[in-house]
Amino acid sequence: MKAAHSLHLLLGVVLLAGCQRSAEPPSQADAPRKITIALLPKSKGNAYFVSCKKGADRAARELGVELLFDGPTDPDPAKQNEIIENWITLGVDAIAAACENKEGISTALRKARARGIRVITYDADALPEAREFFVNQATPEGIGNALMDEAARLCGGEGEFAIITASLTAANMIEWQRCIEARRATRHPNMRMVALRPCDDLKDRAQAEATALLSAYPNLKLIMAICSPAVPGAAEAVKQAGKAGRVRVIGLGLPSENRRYVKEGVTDTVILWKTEDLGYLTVHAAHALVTGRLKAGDKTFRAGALGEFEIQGDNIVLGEPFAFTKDNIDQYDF
Ligand code: RAM
Repeated sequence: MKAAHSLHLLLGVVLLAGCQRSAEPPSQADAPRKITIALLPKSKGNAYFVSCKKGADRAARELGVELLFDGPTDPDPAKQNEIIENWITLGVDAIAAACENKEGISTALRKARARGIRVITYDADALPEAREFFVNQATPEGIGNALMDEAARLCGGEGEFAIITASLTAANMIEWQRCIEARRATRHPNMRMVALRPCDDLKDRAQAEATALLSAYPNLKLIMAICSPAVPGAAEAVKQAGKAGRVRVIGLGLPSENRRYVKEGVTDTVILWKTEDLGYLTVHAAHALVTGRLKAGDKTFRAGALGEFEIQGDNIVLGEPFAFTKDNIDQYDF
């Protein structure tokens, strides 16, 4: 009886509490607000950025942040600016941008910063004052030297080669090309770059450019494709021209998009970093800026499961690039 009485009392308290809760919902201010991080790729359709997003999603889940991912379908600097303007209006906490046009995007990013939004860049930088940190996939020298040394090795140290780049305005492409040329001049002076062609970061356009290069330069020994869609694009052109093995293909690309050509012997070497890790590190860095765990002048940065990264000035560096050849390409699935 006593027990039944207590149970009624207890039920009463619970019901009452329940009634009070529904009558007075907690105010928005009481609920912890979720941090929103907005991630801008150069283009949404590029498998490179789809892979970055995978890592970014994982970081967002771990950190309990809301991740917005939006970008142009194909590379389009004006569309990138529009998306940033939308995020400014929405009042996101942080923007992480891979910039198609270094100068073009910087005004919008500066405006975001003036509104209190924390801004970083990844993959391709903006002007330094338009962001606080750049999450750099590898040093430009590391990338440039690796590409140029490999090209020279495949060509026996001499001969003509051409570069297919994404665009003439993206900071990463400009920097890498500068480093490729520096390495060529100092270490491989008998290698001659005969052409530099942009492909708008599109495979079909890269294939068309490579086809044109093959007929314009009959002595061409190698095509170096320095944006990811250009590597399979150049390979397809060389294959269709029946020049596999005579004109070598190397570049910066995803193992998944190049596996077939590497195995067929059309493409020799593909160089890249772990794109998922780049997305993961970027979201961790954006979150740390918002929460105050990352500040100007820091020398290292810890990003969850990936551990510690070196900060060089205002560049958080992901690490060394990898080289994929037919001997190891099957071990990678991105
Ligand atoms: C392209 C993008 C990106 C670059 C990679 C290698 O997909 O342009 O900026 O880092 O290639």
